[in-house]
Amino acid sequence: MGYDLWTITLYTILIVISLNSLGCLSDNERGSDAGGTAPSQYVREEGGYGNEGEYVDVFELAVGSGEELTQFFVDLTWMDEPDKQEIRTMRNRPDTLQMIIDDQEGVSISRQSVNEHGEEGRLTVGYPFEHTDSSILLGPVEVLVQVEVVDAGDYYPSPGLNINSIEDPGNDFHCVISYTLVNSSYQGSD
Ligand SMILES: [Ca+2]
Ligand SMILES: [Ca+2]
Repeated sequence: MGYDLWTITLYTILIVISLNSLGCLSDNERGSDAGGTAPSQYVREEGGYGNEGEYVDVFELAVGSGEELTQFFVDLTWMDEPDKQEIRTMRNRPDTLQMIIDDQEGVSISRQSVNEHGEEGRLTVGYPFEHTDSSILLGPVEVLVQVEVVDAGDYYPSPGLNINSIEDPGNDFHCVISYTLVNSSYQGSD
């Protein structure tokens, strides 16, 4: 017994949606209509580690000639290392992380946030379209995402005096980048 036609069709649709969301298909494979190629949404995930004070290049998006970037969001999360159990508990003070989104054409935004002790840190930043003349970014242009561990709070004894500390050198992090690209000739579906 094989799969019926409906099941095969359903799986085909799911596979195409999955490939599309992963950006595996070229513009031609995504299909087009009389008005050009429909908006394509992408989700990328990138991880990394930053030493305190180091700027880490996380993601670079090349918006091609004839393409428009209409949405661009980066969701940054991180977990500071757990406390150390020595003679006393060495409490790991929170880390402050900064994200910079820069189109290298003069538009840049930076935001920073600090985690609560023992909790996940989180920072969501979007490309600042409000700083441009329109709600799109017309290619060719490159958008660079950087993350900096601004301050990796060190370990201090708890309870105890803040004399003997252990250095926290930095932190790892995770970014989910979601964005939408539109072909400049796209006229919409109507
Ligand atoms: Ca820390
Ligand atoms: Ca850390």
